[in-house]
Amino acid sequence: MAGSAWTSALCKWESPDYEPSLPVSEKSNPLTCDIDRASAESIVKMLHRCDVQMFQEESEGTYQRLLSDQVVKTLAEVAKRAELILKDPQDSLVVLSGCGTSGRLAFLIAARFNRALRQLKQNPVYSYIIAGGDRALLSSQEAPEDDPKLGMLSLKKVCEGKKRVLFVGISCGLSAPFVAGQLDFCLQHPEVYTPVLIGFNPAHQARDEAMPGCTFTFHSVVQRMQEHANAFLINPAVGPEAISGSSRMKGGSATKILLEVVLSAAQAAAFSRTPVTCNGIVQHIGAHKRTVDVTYSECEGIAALVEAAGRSLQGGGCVCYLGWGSLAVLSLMDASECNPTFGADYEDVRGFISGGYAELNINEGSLTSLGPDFCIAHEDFLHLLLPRLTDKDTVLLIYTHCDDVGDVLKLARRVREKMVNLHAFYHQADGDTSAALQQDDINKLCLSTLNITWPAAAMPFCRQNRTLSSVSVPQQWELSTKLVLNAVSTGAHILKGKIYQNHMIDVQVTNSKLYRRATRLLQRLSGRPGPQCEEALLKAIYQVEELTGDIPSCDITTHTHKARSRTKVVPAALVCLLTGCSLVEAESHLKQRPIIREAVEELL
Ligand code: F1P
Repeated sequence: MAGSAWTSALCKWESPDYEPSLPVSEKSNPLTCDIDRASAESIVKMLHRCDVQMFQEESEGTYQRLLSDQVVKTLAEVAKRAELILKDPQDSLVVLSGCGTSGRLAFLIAARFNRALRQLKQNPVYSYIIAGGDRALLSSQEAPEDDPKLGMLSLKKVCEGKKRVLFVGISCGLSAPFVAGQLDFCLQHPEVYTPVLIGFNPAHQARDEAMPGCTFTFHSVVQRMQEHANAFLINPAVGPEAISGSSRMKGGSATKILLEVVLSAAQAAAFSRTPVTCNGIVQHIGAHKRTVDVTYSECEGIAALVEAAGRSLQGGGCVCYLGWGSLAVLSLMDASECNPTFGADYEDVRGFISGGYAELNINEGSLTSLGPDFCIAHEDFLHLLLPRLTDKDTVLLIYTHCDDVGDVLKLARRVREKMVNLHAFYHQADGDTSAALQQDDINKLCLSTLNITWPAAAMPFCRQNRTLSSVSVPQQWELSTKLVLNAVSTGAHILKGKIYQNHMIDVQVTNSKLYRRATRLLQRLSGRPGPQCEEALLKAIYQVEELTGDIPSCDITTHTHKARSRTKVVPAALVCLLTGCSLVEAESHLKQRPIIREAVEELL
């Protein structure tokens, strides 16, 4: 796309006529409408432009943005609430909660800020909740997201005996019933709870769909929050996702930015005599924007990784991330999201962390007893996976020069004995030569190396104590790593042919949000009316040619439960709608054409 076309595509989604029935988080992004046919390098460039939209300024009062005055003011107010808790933590708690990616980020941030408190000899005050419990940190558990009562009960449990709680519920689409249940509970107990909601749609686009056993909807909870003096709504628009509805991408990045901005400001105010100011918050958001730019300035290196991973997935191989420290947590997250997002098998993209569960330090301890997909230590990789790997697979080392680079080199050698398709991705401070020799050796073992070098001034603490004043540095590495890994896994699945235009056709229909999205997608691609599309979807889920008995009258929970054990339901329903063929014929059509994009394109 030429320069001016890009500029107009950048803002097109903001027009009131652009996909008016959809909330921003579900709209398709005009910047990526042909991402399915792009080269690895073009994919990375498109993702860059999409991510830049996060920081775009508010135009003509359409949508409020990350840097809009009202958003910055609310961030400052919430930071001041957190500061009060940090200064007087007795019987108090800051709870971060969400589903899927939002819950995983709640964990990551709570863990990091608790660590910072411990370094200051303070007691931890942060807790996280993720729908589905700790197993959802590492795998797709989409069903608990639909349960508002479960959300409320898990919040009550975490807060037992507390007298003051700052509750931050995260739902990128302002849609998860699990979070709505928690916010409703907070609003009912204002003497203890101060509710904050983070999401990326305007309030009127919050989901207004009945929830099981509830008199409220997400929308009505948001309305009540707006009327409540002691409730805070942080909901800037960040533009549609590069792959429609894939809120793990910009939604996740913006969540991370917002939480870090608020909690860093609170920590600095409580312990470094730096009062919370709007200006400080704006500066901090600006630092994240620079992180995005520095990261994507390595477009070629990122594209090389996308290509390697894409080749592996195309050839039936797998992609393994071997990470150190919090970057490894991000790699575990990215890998776990491939299953619900792309209908991938858990073996397609896997993450491993140096130190395993001891390093991860989650509420429920080690989860290895849940099965091989929960074995996440590097030792597990060496024992379970490495013996099976071939040059068809891709292994990516992910670390910083503050990690044990000697250990990285050791692992690189072990992998290289078995296969050649090894790559490295690391962060380094400009001028830091402490690990140069080992890095040279790693480079020689790898087919490609992506090195992101950060200005030394921004990294005063490397190898020293990670104090609160320098908290933004690991934040930069983490955001940068998240962007790169999201690009690698998304790009690889695009190259595998999983995406049509910028829609994920083979989406797992495992909760009500995804069920609605699937129905809408069928409508969009087939041009058929909604009820007919839903009927086709149900036939594919239940694997029947006719909807008989009580199937049509069952609720969505029953449908999505059934869909958990099924694959390719949306592509099969689409083939039926487009050709009028039977389900059996549709399934055989898809079997003969394993590349979903080609199977669909042939019929459109
Ligand atoms: C939560 C979420 C996403 C996940 C998938 C299903 O969304 O679990 O993180 O990628 O789309 O929903 P939200 O409540 O943050 O909008």
